[in-house]
Amino acid sequence: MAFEIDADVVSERKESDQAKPRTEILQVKPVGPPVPHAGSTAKSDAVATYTVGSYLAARFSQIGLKHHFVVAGDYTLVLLDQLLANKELKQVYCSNELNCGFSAEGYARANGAAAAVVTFSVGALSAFDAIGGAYAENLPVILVSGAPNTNDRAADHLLHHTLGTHDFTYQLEMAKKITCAAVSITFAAEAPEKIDYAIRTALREKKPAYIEIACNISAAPCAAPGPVSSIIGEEASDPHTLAAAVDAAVEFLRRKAKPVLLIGSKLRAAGAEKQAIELAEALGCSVAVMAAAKSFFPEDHPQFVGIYWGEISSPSTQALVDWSDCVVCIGTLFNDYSTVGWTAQPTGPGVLTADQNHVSMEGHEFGRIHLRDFLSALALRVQKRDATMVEFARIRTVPTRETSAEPDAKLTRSELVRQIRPMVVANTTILAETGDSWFNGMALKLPGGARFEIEMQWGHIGWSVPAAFGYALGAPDRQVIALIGDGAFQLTAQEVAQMIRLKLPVIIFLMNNHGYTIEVEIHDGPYNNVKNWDYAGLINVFNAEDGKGRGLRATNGGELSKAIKIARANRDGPTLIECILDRDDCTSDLISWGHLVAKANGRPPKPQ
Ligand code: DPX
Ligand code: MG
Repeated sequence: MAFEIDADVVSERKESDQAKPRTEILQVKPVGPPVPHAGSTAKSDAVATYTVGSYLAARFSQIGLKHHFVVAGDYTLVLLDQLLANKELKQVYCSNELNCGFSAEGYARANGAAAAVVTFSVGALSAFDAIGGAYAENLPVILVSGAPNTNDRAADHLLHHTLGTHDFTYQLEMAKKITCAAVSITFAAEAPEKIDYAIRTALREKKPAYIEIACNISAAPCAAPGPVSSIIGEEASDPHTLAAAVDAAVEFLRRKAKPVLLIGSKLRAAGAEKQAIELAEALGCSVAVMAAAKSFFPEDHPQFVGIYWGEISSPSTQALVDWSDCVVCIGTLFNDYSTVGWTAQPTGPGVLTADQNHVSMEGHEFGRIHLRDFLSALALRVQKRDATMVEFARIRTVPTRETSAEPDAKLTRSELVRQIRPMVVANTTILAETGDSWFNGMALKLPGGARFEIEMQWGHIGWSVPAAFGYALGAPDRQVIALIGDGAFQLTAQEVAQMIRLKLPVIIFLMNNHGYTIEVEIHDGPYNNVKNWDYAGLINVFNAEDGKGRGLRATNGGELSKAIKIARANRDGPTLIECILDRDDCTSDLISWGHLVAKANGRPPKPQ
């Protein structure tokens, strides 16, 4: 692109800024008054003059963002200058727009919200894939796209980076389908209202939003931002409905002897993790967690009974859920994957569902209630119901002690997981990629404080590399460990270079089993073979003249334990450990799950 600035030069200007450690994650918090902005010549006693870009930057800063993810392009360059001028925000460069979107998605997981800025169409359409992911995963990522100059819209002009037609609205129309709010700004005066609407809706709904800004509008003056409370407030629960829902739930639970709580992935989006613990402790019953919600209820809590995932649940967990007469589903999401091909979904009169803004049980339906309020209020009213804990004590199996493999024996998946286990401590965050890494990740027992991230609803292979990059920036005090397969890594490998650039000590375990093993188990064919790469060697390519990334290869347990030591010591950049595994060396869970999902996928059409 003839008019693009050199991203490296921009990066140098800003990379000296140090990210401050976060003390609390996952909640967007209001921060101070609007900060100084680009182009402002305001004296201390004058009303500051804002531009569309500096307004956006101020709002980003106010909602707690310290970073925004960027791929430059000539429709965004002026906007990027406006954003750069805000000293509270660090501009972070990505290798491509898909990765940019996923980096922001990972940042939102750590920080509560995120922003990505890309150019028109060639950039935005790639980013849309990751934005679809943010929608599916309930993460408020604000995607900003530069757009054609307003003067070209009325004129008979064809523009680059477009379909080559006079329609410049298609991108906005597409964005409307995959965001909760999509706006196009073509007049500076309308920018404050439109920006606020998009950000407010994203934060409230925990879904992505889209803001398109015409390239000749970003530096145009506009009004100053008001107090942040106008964009971060949540709608309060309706008190009458809340009281009625709690009454109904108390009565519902009174008639059940053996309740169990089932925690789902929407619990975090609702910001109700603490309140779920309150209800669990008030009831004293067992708590099972769905795979996509791993770590959303502490695994070291005495009432935690394991992961509920149908046939491949933790030992005794499915039996316990089946035995109970009442499943309180909190923020749950049932799809073909989480129900193991529709073989495990709690249904019927024993189910109470408490969702982000909605509660239902047999004969009752309540809306406009916040999950947090419902769980807390219910916790104060319920009686102890510990039958499922008593039963769990009877049926639980004691885990057998694992034995380590001989140091020079060929590396196996189980030896790999055995060696990863002790790495997981209170400040660890595991990102488990779609593939056998899901099942390897489930096998890791999390101590208090450890977090687990998985993209199970969208399931885009390659997500974990950029998401780990974004997460590490959003939570600099945590040790990020990504588990990823060879096939997935090939989609987004470039983002390791950005981890090197920003010296992030992410540890990546790359399971090289020479193919799409999960797909092999679902339905095999030649399309599941992957061209081998020298994955460990790739890190040197990314390091170039100044990087401190490490690339190591382990073919046996001895090499793996040495590599892990090196990885832990490397604080100046990422370490990728390529683990050489047999093509068929996968978890038995993957085989069982793959078989049942394939069966569900393969159902013939019903006769009309
Ligand atoms: C595909 C999947 O090597 O992991 O452990 O060997 O399975 P495993 P790999 O990373 O292979 C991943 C592969 C191809 N899914 O098994 S899960 C289909 C798919 C997807 N996302 C995108 N394209 C295709 N999930 C973007
Ligand atoms: Mg593989």
